[in-house]
Amino acid sequence: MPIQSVDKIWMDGRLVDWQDAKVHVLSHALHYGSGVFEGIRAYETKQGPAVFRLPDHIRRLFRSSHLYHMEIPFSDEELRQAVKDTIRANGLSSCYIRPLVMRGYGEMGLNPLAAPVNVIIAVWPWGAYLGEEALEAGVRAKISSWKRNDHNTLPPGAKASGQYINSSLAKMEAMKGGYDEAIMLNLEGHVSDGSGENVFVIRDGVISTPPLSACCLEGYTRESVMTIARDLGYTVIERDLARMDLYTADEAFFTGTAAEVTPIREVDDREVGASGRGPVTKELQETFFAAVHGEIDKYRPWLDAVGE
Ligand code: PY5
Repeated sequence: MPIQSVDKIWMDGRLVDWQDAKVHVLSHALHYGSGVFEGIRAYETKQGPAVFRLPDHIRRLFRSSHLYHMEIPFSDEELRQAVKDTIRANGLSSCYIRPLVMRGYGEMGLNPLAAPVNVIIAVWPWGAYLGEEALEAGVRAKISSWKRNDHNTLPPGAKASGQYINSSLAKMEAMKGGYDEAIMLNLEGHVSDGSGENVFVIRDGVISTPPLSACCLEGYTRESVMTIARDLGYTVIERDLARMDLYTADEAFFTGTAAEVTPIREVDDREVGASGRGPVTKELQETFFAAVHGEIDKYRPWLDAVGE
């Protein structure tokens, strides 16, 4: 999905022109994936653009940096403010937000500790990640032959740049096979997550999703949808899922900042339930979209107004 350029990118504390937001080709992160990042969205609301779960995403960025011994030279308050400033500077009413903390230029050995830590925040308009039509029709997923990185290889709780070549292997395999998205199993063979989404299944009205121990990311869309589902009266459980649980579910869907709530209509060429978007998925998806657009009072605390 091509990036749509806008005017400004925030780099190490100041807004620079989009075309000038450059790093050296010998930056450590380019060679070894030594970066950590976030994916956040801002949505249009009646009170102007608002960022969904901004403090949570910034906290997760700090947790990811902590794992890799990267000291972010800004406070979380400064980064939250920088996100809002960048959206305002580009005059966007809704957008995707990509903060990246990376090891920059200066070291070429594997010890990155002496390399500088650079921070950028980019924003751009990004539509539905898996396609606008997928939000209703659902996607075709394939169980990847590539296993999800494990707690003792590259901890999946951190959003590190380098670990995403694992996700990309799975995504490419799925796309080249004619599918829309990959679902990855962990080393034990249980369902972990999509290449960039958490996974849910619904059977007999009960909603299940893998626990964090299954090597999935602690997604904020996942957590928000679990809260919404419980508020709507559904039972939501975290349990290990086998691939059979995907094939025999009444409904299944992905969650993620980029993918939002996207139904899964097929897994490995087997229709999931009645195929397409099931009734529970539809209810959760509609409530999620109402929440992110500020239309549900009790979920307003999830939103941070960008301001004038
Ligand atoms: N699992 C993985 C592996 C992810 O990369 C993501 C987010 C999620 C789950 C969902 O987490 P959350 O709900 O907190 O977003 N993926 C990024 C995103 O912005 C990158 C996708 C290109 O959605």
